[in-house]
Amino acid sequence: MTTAKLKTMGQQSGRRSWAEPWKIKMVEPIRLTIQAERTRALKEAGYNTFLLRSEDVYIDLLTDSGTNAMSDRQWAGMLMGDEAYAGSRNFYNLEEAVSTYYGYRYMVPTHQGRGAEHLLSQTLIKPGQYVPGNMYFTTTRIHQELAGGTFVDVIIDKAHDPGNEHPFKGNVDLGKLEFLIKQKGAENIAYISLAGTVNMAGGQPVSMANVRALRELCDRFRIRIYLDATRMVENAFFIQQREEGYADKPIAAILKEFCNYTDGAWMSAKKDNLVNIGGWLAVNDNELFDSLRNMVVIYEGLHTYGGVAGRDMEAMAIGIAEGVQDDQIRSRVGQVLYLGDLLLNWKIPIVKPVGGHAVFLDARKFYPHIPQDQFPAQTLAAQLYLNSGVRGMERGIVSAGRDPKTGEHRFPALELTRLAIPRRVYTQAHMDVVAEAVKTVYDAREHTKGLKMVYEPKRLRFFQARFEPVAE
Ligand code: PM9
Repeated sequence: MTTAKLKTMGQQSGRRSWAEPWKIKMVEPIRLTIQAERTRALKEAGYNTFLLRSEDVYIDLLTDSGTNAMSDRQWAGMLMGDEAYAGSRNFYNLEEAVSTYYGYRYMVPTHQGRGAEHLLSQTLIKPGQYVPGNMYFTTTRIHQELAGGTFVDVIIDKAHDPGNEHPFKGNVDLGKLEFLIKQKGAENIAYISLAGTVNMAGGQPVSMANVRALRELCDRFRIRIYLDATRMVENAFFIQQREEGYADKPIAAILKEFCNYTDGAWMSAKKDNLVNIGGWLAVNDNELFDSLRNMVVIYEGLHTYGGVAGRDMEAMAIGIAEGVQDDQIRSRVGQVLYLGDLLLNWKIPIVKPVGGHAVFLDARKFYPHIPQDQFPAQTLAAQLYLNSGVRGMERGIVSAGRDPKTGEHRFPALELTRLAIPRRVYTQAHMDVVAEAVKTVYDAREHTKGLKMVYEPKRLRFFQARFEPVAE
């Protein structure tokens, strides 16, 4: 889908263009550094964009996580924070928002998404069990492994092909899943780990038909489905745009219908819920909730604040309601598609279709001469920063880490550099500048050399690893 095809408020009222459903009330100055400053900063950061100081970055597309601009309503809500240790009114507002928009019965707040992943994994996974899912996510998989589980990728094969334009590349391959269940035995499957708009696949959605069929399959084997709802609102938008029968349904209704096929969800509220910090874990099963409510007090905080302040719960509750508004999500994804279209027009290789939260550059196609163990996507992120001060993130071999059993690098099919767009932060002009920066790096691709890793942390290495250019 391109921006031209995107159904917009503008088109509905006879206009061609769309615009954001907000105006800017406060700004934060940013500064373009000179090349010499960036060369020094990148070297000091060990060629890892996670280790740069944000002051040295011009346009920051490292992540869309916690980088959102909050609305005046959310800021007003922050002042209404009830910082009682127990029973804060903001907790009840959050609980109501989760139940109204996502439909789950019980909820505990967590400090962010991985706090919820930790609680769920420790509670549901028995050592030796398998956790099938539609492609791994870094923090999700490590929690599953630390709980003694083994993640098994059951996403459709097309998701591993950056050029394939399937409209729902996040779908579960039900054949692969059924084979796994029969091979390992249903009792050895902890649960299905299903993600909305699959991050590592390029922000690719799951269709309603797929989750419906998944529910049927799991009911046959009495297996539960837990949803990573982090970017599920974006997923609902793609269903509205692409799936038969949903064009006239509001995003909020699509979101709730989708969640209804699952048994619960974990959330990094730092994305779709439009806040800077926070998360939650919500389930329908009372007994499970009892265990989670007990676990949360060990690791996060009392079950009515779970590691976040009352004010942050209020901002989340308001952000949930704002995030599901059709015009909000349309302009959010519209901006991502706008950047994607600019790059596609210049024939720059990116993951297609363009995803919901980010444009993913195909580093293999940028640098076919750089072997994967010289980190093409890490190299591309470094080159983009060096050239223009634009910060992106590696999503390839470094992020995939090592196989815990063999200790060898995992070699993922996708070797991508992600440009994630914070919500309500940058303008279309910023996107133009980013596209031009990518083009400059693309035009110089033949002369670019790879990197070697000189420091490797044991877990989630992409956050803190350090690199140096390979010798000439
Ligand atoms: N995602 C992202 O930039 C931030 C940290 S990893 C680089 O994409 C999903 C689908 C996520 C996610 C975080 C988490 C963890 C769970 N699921 O960061 O702990 O994209 O709030 O959430 C990041 P927290």
